[in-house]
Amino acid sequence: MADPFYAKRNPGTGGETHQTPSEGEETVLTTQQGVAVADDQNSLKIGEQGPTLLEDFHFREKIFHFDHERIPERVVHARGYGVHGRFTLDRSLSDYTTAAVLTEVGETTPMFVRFSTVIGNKGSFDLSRDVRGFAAKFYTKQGNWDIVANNIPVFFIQDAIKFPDLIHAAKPAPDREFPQAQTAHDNFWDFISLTPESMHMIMWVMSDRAIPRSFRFMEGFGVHSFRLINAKGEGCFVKFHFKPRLGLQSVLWNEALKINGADPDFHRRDLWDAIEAGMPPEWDLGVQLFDDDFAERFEFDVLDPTKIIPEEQVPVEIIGRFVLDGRVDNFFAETEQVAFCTQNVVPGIGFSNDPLLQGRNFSYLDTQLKRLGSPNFTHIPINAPRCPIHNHQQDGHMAMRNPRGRVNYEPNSWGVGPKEDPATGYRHFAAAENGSRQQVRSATFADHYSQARQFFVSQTPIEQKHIGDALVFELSKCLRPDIRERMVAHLRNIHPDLAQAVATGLGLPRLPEPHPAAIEPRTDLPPSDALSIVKRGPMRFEGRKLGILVSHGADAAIVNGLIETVTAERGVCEIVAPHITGARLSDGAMIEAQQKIDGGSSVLYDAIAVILSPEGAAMLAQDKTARDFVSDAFAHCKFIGHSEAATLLFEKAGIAPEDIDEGFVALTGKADAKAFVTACGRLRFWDRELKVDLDAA
Ligand code: HDE
Repeated sequence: MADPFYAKRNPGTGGETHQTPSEGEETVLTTQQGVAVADDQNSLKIGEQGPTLLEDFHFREKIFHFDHERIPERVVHARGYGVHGRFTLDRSLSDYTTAAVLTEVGETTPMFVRFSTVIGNKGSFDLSRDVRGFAAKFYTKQGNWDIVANNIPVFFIQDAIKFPDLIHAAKPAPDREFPQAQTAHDNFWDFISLTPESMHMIMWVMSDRAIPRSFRFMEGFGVHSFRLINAKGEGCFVKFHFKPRLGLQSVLWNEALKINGADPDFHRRDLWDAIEAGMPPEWDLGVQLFDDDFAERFEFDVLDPTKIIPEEQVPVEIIGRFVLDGRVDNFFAETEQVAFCTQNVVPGIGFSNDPLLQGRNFSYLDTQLKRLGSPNFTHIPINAPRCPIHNHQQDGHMAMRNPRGRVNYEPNSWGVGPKEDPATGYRHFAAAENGSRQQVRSATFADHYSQARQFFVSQTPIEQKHIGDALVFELSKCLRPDIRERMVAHLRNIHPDLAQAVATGLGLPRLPEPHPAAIEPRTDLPPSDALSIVKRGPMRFEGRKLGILVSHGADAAIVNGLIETVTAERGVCEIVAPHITGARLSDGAMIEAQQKIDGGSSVLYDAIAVILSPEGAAMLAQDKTARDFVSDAFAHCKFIGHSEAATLLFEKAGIAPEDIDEGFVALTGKADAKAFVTACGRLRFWDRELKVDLDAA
């Protein structure tokens, strides 16, 4: 359901589904001109087999409109998914800013958020290894404020002038137009290995952060330092953070590959389903606030977007929360047409001199003109502010809002029309600037490896292994050995263990010399637990999904016990069965299936239970997809609950009795469900990974 305010506010402009009749209501099909249509099945012809006539205006209009349905997809972040929500402020920042959205406690501000992948096109898949966009628009009463965020707090480059090169290198090569939606190719790693400033970002992108389990389990980061400006005109710096209430979670790479096949829409379906089920995701909005003194003292430049400020040094203060609970009414009208701009700020919020942010401030307005085709894209309901708008801008393509009356200029002698207001209007922060004009990179941006190392040492051993595995996977897809070697030379500046693991994985005959570094990499930055996903696991199954494989005759008490327990934990169960009609359980009742086994791969679930009768187990042991169901779950370190008979299927799937570890929980009755679901709260039985993955050797 879309935000009702949105529909009310924009009647007749496409914001509401006014052309779609409500259920049961009979409406007559019309042309765009409102003329009733008599025949929508056949075009106008001369005789039964004659040519079609140009005179058929309905046919012509219908085809013409269809031919023009597409608009250019976003040059980056093309594949996205948008939802409506609400932000509520819990703590006032009135000492730091005049922005009402950040000072009026209890005030609720409507929002629209668009999640996205970066590299793939609109029709690519959800689980590519990629950064995720997390763009948020706040419809504040002082105007629209956008935080165009990512799920990673740093970026590849330090200056916007390199953005086209980065994106060209990452996207499919221009001659062959592949590979799609992935960075595992020569061009990307060529550019990266020649761009040392990207090394910190590379650690994040090769980590599990780049293969999130769900949009619901991702953090968001504004990346740059922004400014807050208070009533006295004083400024402080701020970095914005979104923290998911359900905790962080990612999938394994092997799992991601399979999810892309089993359900390319995995993330968007997950968000849709959660909202539909009345379990909308929530995030805390946090800020890191710091002043110019801190900026002076801090060991890196706070204007450098390849650096974080560790939370241990400047804690993230939670000031409010947002819930995303409104599905869009129409994907195109809202998700596709929404236009985010980093320059959309409100009084009390401003910019820093981060050169990446400065470049973005130019790019976003420009790209919207290209994509939406008119400077009037703010008239599209999803982009229109929810506060009064008065100005003298007029005309242009698709103008929906023009000045009324004869006055369209200011100053004027007619005594009408909007005027500037020095008291409440937006004031830029009066930063003192000096210096000569020059094309330079600040010397304070020169350390490219120290925080990359800090990220690496902050991870658990399993997460470190995943970073190494990801690098080996990606670089193994590069045909040029010099690119592989150059990357390992960079890794030598980050961590010896990582460099060695990747060199071994790539079969390099010898470790290359460390890449020359502009500044000697530091090894003394302390680990930060906030950077690890596993260390901050939610330890509960809320918001997660259990797949229960059942056969005819499966123990009803166990199945029902699982469903009850998971539902009480605010998790979700899906029944997977040999037939979509479901299975008849031991108590004679039919249980409906949500998935037929062929379409219900275990990669779609956070944990599985296999509840089979002896006959069911004997039958499914013959079935390849059923064997994959359990062997994948085993390989992906999932918790597996099971009835006694299910062990036959395990054996046939290649899981020997000695492989049965603590990640398996035998379920004999309803009472065992609680212990199993509690164990599932750990999300993965990581101890298993070292036994099931050869890369660990
Ligand atoms: Fe973007 N980016 N970006 N970006 N970006 C776009 O704007 C750009 C950067 C981000 O769901 C484009 O409307 C430049 C960092 C998100 O609609 C474009 C630079 C961060 C989205 C653009 C960056 C982002 C975009 C393409 C380097 C994280 C999707 C379509 C100077 C803080 C928004 C569009 C949505 C989209 C330019 C770097 C986040 C071309 C020039 C850093 C989430 O304007």
